[in-house]
Amino acid sequence: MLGKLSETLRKITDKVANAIFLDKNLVESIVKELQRAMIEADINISLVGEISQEIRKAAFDERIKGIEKKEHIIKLLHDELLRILGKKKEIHLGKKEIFILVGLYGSGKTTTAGKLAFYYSKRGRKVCCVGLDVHRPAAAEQLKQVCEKINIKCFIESKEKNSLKIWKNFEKEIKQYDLVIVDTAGRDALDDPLIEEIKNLGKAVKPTESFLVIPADIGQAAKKQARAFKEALRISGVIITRMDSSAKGGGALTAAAEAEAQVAFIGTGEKMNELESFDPESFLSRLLGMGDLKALMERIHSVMNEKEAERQKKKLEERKFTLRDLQGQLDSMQEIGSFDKIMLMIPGLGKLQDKIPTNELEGQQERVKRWKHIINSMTEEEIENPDILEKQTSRIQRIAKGSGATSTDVRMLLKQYKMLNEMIKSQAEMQEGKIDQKMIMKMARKFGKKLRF
Ligand SMILES: Nc1nc2c(ncn2[C@@H]2O[C@H](COP(=O)(O)OP(=O)(O)OP(=O)(O)O)[C@@H](O)[C@H]2O)c(=O)[nH]1
Ligand SMILES: [Mg+2]
Repeated sequence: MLGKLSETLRKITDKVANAIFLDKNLVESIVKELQRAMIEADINISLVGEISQEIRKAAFDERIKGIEKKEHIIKLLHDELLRILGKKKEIHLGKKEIFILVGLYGSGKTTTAGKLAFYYSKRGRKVCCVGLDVHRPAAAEQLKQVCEKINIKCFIESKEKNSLKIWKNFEKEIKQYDLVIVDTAGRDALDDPLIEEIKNLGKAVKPTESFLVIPADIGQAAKKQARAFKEALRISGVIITRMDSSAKGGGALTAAAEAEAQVAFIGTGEKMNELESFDPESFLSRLLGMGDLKALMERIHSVMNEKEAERQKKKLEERKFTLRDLQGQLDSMQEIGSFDKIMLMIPGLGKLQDKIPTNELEGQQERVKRWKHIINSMTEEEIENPDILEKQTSRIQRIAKGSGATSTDVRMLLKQYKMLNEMIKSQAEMQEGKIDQKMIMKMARKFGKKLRF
């Protein structure tokens, strides 16, 4: 369900969280990625535009700096998405509730009637269904079959052609149920006869909730339909079905909420248990792949402290990445506990990460430790200026001895450091537009193969 959007949102929040500083290129690439994924999920283009603008504005707002800025951008993305998902629909269940389901042909009313019955019976309610679709000959039978599967009492009268009469006939019997779910007939379009019939049914049934059932495939047309139905009758909530099978789910969801028709449930499959109550906040958390906003904010803080980020930014601007910087990276990495983060934390190297086979990422923790010991055995001068170590076998031996490593280990570290430095220099040039796309690919291949941690 909305898999691509979810994936992109996760990637983007990670990118923001892990970036040492948010430069123009990074922000633009994030905005582009976000736009593409949102449009693919069929979210309204003007909403996409609004969110992009807000993110750009926040990113380039000079008054907000460092970690605060990262938090600000992620919170903004979160809040904007939440805004377009609308408010949570509260359903309070008393002892005498009647839900009526309306909607166009094939929108999923009958299936959803069964799902709702199942949902509430699992939560301890005494539920029954009433079939009032007298237009389609097989409709009553369909509801009956659905109810049989889930062991729910179903009231139908296949021969009767007047829905009001059916309702009257069962009115007494259904009194013993806490929740009565009423299935109605669909139509090709929202036309006068449908509205008339639903109005009359409304008067007779007196539902406590009237749900409009809309399939996700209609995407942004959900807005128009929700509005039209809302004007015609007192729709108290929307149920969006087929969220599982439509790329337009994001469109239907946001459009319905935009029409101020609160989304109450979403259908996520054909099976009876594939119905979820819709809570915008937790839906969004799931899309973003995190517990809540607070958890994410904590993560941003843990990735790197602000001072360190500033220092590295300055270094990068001077195009100098010393062993001290590498040490800083190694420190932050141990806090996060995952080695591959090093690639993400060095600006521009994130995209090379995929190029390194996973098996080579294993056993790195050990190497990280070794490297840290080696750097700790160096003098200030050596750390700031590792070039002086070149060909100085005695210094290398001293460092090796001091750190319990071998000279080969020390040389290996120096070699890797040199390579990282070279990459970072190219990265800085890339940001100035000196290197084109082809060059990047070439570099990725070259370093992807050579880098060994
Ligand atoms: N994948 C998927 N299919 C669904 C979902 N909800 C309903 N369907 C399918 O959609 C089709 C139509 O569902 P119905 O429940 O018959 O729709 P209806 O609104 O009652 O149709 P009419 O009574 O003809 O107006 C059926 O094949 C259902 O199995 C859902 O959430 N996911
Ligand atoms: Mg039906």
